[in-house]
Amino acid sequence: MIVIYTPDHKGHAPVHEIYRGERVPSFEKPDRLVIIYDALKDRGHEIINPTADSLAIIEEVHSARYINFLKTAWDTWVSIDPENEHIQPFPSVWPVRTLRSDNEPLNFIAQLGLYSMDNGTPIDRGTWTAAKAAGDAVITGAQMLHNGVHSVFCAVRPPGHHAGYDYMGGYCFINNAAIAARKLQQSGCKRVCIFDIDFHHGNGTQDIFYESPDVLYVSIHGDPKTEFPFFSGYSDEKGLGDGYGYNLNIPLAAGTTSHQWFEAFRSAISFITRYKPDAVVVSLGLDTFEGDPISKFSLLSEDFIKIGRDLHTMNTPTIFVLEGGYAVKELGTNVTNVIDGFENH
Ligand code: Q9C
Ligand code: ZN
Repeated sequence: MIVIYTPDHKGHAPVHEIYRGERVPSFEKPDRLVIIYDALKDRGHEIINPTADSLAIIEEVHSARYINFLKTAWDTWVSIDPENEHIQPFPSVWPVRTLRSDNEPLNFIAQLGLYSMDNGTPIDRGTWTAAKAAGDAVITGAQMLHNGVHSVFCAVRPPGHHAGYDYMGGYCFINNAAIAARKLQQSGCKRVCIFDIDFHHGNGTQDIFYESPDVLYVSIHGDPKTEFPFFSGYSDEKGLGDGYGYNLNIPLAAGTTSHQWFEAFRSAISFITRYKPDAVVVSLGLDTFEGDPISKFSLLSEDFIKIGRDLHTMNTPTIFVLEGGYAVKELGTNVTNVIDGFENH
């Protein structure tokens, strides 16, 4: 399978995230993609650099003030004090419910709260460059699908599915799957499906297309009653207005077995098949793996071959976009298993 990759992701390497109130080493780190890149290369997949510029579509999917914040955030942070170069900023105040989010405060930490859904999405010197490069990769992939390629794999980070119209969260800044879907629409696909099989609900993707019947969002994920992002991902979220019926959430309890997960997966596939999409964007998280350190499903490495095989039965042009997956050692095998299953069905 053609793989789209750029080393620009390495500039996004925040050292810590906050976990149980303590700073711990970041789970979402460059090594994830280094391991995946090596495995893809070993298996002989053709790896190309992005050739497209995603800025115009990023500007359609995300708000102008949020993009402007992301682009300038690190320089602003360091301009406050040169010592900040070595310190990670974290938000500490958020405009929840009745507080005002129309007004952008001048204080940097307050701005960070305005544009964040959590305190678990640290910004680094190279965050914007990496996030923009991931966007370039998925736009390149969407163009290839338009030119008749049946499937591409976008090996990108940071991930995207928690990022909404004007906020970051869950390690995500720019919603890669959403911009792939927009690009596919613009190149003539009337019906696009985003199939999100990351362990976590893709609240950002759901938000962006919640009123759109022309983009079907289907997600299987850990039940938000107990799992991040907690405030989105319930089965009664079905879309709004013309988009009603075009959002399908399948929350599964923590501890769901591989067998139960595949039951949900196959029913999602038949739902998607009835929609008759012109193209499918797979938000591919590998954090459904049993060894994942932050997730609670129990898929085995060989299950990822089945995932690829079943996705291929939809017989639809498919763009894979990497999301989560934090069991770093097994990531290469799990990713290449999905591709092998898809190609060798
Ligand atoms: N220390 C994705 O998989 N933080 N994001 C949980 C664990 C949120 C995961 C805290 C996890 C977000 C793309
Ligand atoms: Zn995830």
